[in-house]
Amino acid sequence: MAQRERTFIMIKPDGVQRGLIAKIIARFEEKGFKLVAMKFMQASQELLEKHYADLSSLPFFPFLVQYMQLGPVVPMVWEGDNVVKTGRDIIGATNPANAQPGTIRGDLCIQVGRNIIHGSDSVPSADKEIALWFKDEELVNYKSCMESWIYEN
Ligand code: DAT
Ligand code: MG
Repeated sequence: MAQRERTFIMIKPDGVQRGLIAKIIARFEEKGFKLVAMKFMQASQELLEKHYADLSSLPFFPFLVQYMQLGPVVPMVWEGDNVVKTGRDIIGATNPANAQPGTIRGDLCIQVGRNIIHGSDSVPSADKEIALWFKDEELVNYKSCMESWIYEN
């Protein structure tokens, strides 16, 4: 069986401090996605500047990099069919004011500068972000016992 699609998801410092780690992880677990890697760490300025390099010319960039260093984060890799797009749908719109109820941002936060979670926006950016945050050997290879109950094929 070929490996299914992967995405990079990260609980931001506000999500950690507000005690939302378990609740956020549960949404991905309960959907049927498979956890491939996870850590709990303080992100450095250098790593965050690389992670958000595409936004470096925007006025809020310094505040974004500062916010992401306010406390520990929980970077993760999740696997499953269409997990990049579905992950974004589970997360909701960038600005929580526009995020639908039922989404993580729609239900659990209010401001764009405190939007509690990151998710890759395409398969190529997922690949880049996974490689930036994780070493190959940190991506765990195992078989989920639920696989045949979640996928017909
Ligand atoms: P997303 O996190 O939904 O992929 P993005 O990649 O456009 O959104 O931006 C990355 C983060 O930057 C976002 O989660 C919060 C912050 N951000 C985006 N637009 C902003 C804005 N107009 N003002 C302040 N922060 C913003
Ligand atoms: Mg983005």
